[in-house]
Amino acid sequence: MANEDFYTEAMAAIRACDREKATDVATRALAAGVAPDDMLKLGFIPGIAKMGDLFERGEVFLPELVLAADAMTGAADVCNAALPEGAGQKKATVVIGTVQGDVHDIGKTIVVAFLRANGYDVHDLGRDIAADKFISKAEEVGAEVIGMSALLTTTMREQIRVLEALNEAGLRDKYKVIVGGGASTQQWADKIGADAYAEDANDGVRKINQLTGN
Ligand code: B1M
Repeated sequence: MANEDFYTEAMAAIRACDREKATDVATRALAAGVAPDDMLKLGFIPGIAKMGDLFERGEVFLPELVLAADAMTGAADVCNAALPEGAGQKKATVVIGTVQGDVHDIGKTIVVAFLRANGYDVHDLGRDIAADKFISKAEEVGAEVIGMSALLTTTMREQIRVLEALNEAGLRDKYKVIVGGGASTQQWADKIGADAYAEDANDGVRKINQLTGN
């Protein structure tokens, strides 16, 4: 079976909101030698993005989006687990989470897996995370980088809150701050004074390498 056939099947499984099919095609594709990041980038991510478009156009509704997200999570778990473990000494410590009010965590979890595979010690706070939690965790674990994901235009502003809280605590210079997720852009990162923006998981690794001198 050609890689493209696996990608097509992956998209169809997400469109069908079928977790079993999605995890099954992920498992078969990996067994056939398809790279886990290709499976995500060329199969599952376009599949869930398509569901987002259909949702926006009123052609699918929230219950289907929830089921499609569940299928996507199952498939991403299989792909993320297949990424190689970063070997040797950890490059740097990163605290990451999805900001308060936002429950979108599939992309953030992929970024976490990519960072771990690339040798970072990552503390994943999860989703719907308040500003003070990012900071207290970063202080607790001695992080160099704080990463914030936000997918909603309404929750992007939470990224500003974290930067403000860092400033108020006199800690802004202690951390490199990176933002990402559907609603974020480089322009937005510049505007709010973040140190970097990443478009996808590979770019996240690249930017954090730059921020930490790795
Ligand atoms: Co929602 N949702 N959703 N949703 N959802 C979007 C974001 C939306 C664009 C859909 C649409 O209308 N087209 C829209 C937002 C519109 C806007 O604000 N402009 C939307 C909406 C409106 C909503 C609700 C408000 C719907 C409602 O209730 N009426 C609601 C909000 C809930 C809340 O958060 N309070 C809601 C709920 C949900 C579900 C729960 C059903 C589910 C999320 C499940 C979950 O995550 N566990 C869901 C989903 C699945 C989506 C879409 C379809 C897909 C998101 C996704 O997982 N993409 C999304 C449409 C879309 O994105 N096209 C949509 C795949 C993922 C791999 O990509 O997250 O972008 P992404 O991550 C990428 C990069 O962005 C980057 O790397 C990742 C890997 O390549 N990246 C980072 C991400 N974080 C990073 C951090 C970094 C660096 C890079 O450094 C820190």
